[in-house]
Amino acid sequence: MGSRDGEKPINSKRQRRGFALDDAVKMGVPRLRLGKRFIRLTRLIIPLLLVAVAVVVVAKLITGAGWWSTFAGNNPCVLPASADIDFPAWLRAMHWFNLLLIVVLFRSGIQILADHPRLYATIHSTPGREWLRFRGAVRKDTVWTALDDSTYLSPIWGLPSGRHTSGMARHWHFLSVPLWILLGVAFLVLIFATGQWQRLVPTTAEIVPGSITCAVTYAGLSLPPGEGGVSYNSLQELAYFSVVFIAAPLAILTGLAMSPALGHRFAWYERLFGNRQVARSLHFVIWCFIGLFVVVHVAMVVFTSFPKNMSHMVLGTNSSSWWGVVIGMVIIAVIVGLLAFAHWLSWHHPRKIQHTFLRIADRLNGFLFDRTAPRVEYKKTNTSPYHWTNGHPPQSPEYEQLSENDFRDYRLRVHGMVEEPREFTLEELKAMGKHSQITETDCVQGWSGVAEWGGVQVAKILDTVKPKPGARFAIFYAFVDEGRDIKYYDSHDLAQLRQPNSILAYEMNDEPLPLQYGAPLRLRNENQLGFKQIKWIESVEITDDYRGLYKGQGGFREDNEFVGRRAEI
Ligand SMILES: Nc1nc2c(c(=O)[nH]1)N[C@H]1C(S)=C(S)[C@@H](COP(=O)(O)O)O[C@H]1N2
Ligand SMILES: [Mo]
Repeated sequence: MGSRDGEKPINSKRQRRGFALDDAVKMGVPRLRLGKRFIRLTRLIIPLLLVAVAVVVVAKLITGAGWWSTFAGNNPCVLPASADIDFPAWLRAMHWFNLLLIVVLFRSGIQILADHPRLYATIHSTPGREWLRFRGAVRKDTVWTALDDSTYLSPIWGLPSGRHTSGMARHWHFLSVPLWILLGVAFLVLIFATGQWQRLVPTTAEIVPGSITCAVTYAGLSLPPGEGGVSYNSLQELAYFSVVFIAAPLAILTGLAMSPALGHRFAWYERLFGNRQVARSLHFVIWCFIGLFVVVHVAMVVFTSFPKNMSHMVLGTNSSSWWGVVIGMVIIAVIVGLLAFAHWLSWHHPRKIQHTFLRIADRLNGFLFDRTAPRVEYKKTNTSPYHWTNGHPPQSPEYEQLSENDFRDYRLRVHGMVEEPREFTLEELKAMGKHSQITETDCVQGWSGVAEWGGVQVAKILDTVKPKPGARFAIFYAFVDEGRDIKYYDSHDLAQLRQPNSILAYEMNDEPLPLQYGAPLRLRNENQLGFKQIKWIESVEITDDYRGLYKGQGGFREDNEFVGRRAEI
């Protein structure tokens, strides 16, 4: 196989453990869709440079015109209060801590994106209809799974880097999010308590023409008047305001909108942003904006009285000595060291990270997102024309024989901590009454797909077998895949399985469940991400503990890909 569309196959030893290695490629440069064609954004560099030159020329012409000095005089760029700004210790500490969190969020975020490097503008995740993608077209000559499609990311960009490491990336991401929110709230409280807010929140409309003066001045490649460009100015205030009060909150809100538990409970919330895929695209765009802000911010710090700026943000003094720069570089080195440590931990102690972070994130997850039963359903017209998939139907003589016989000989064995262990034929399950629902599969990798599912409520099965007191989980086992030596299994809380739309589906979009999508039975637990929707179910075990099974984490992807056992977001 190897390279297609000029994509470079990867060949790192570590990645040999990954899936479908022949087809693994690196996350490439973004390609934007224009009509039916995708163009690499690198091809826009020269046109953009030409535009930049034109902007500089126009700005020079404006600033050279006679009326300009009147306009700039009436609408000054530099803010009047800029002289008496101070940088208290809490502000400086928060600034550097914020930098650390933003970089972790950014790097783990790109890593998650690399696991499904396609962004969509509609509810559907249809290949060829992406508005932006980081790899080429989807192969049509084979069942192309989302795992085949996952790309490799270098450690320069990603935490923890590698391929299909979004499980680990999510731990770093979801550890940083609560810290970032706490930091944000503390920051807001302090700036409003101390009057510092006045440098972030514009209080007069003059900020707009003032910012125009700034923008034209910068575009003409000069600095606004004042001491070497470090005076606080209108455009700067506007930029800080938009990052703190618009981009950061939106980043959090769009992130939340990707939660299957929230989306399947509060339709209005997901619709604030359109749907999960639009929220995901917005999340990406907002982080591009934050990234751009950081780049410009750092450039301005370096190119306008570097020592003085660093002195402000490190020492809190208005001095031109190089001490601020030196200590600032030490802080940055510490941040880089922490990032390298996070990378090392991820590859050498993944299980520890999984457990540590689960202790925090798992509890938060359950507390925030698992108090409600899913109830939102989509319309028939929302069902996805292209439904991504993961996993392959089991390859074993046993399974093949069953499927050739349309699963007439299939028996679902339910055993373990139950009063009445039992086997069910498909006919018996169908006779228990059909429950249909149109819901969304939200894969941890990032895609989603809406389909109508028909099946039997798990609650009815539980009522028949009667779990013993103390039973807490149901373990679902998939048929063994002899060719691949994979035993997919997954554990679910009985409480979640008793929700009305937790079903074992035998139909998809009014047809018998196709082989690829899990025949004869697959689970739907709509509060959870895709990897919990186990397919090709062979048996169910009721238990009070899952830790003795396989690697002890409660599921195949939990064991081998380090994802959390609960996946409400
Ligand atoms: N038995 C089994 N079930 C599985 C998987 C698998 O590999 N094997 N993949 C899971 C993952 S990661 C996802 S996203 C969903 C995909 O469901 P779909 O193929 O119906 O879209 O199935 C889940 N169930
Ligand atoms: Mo998935």
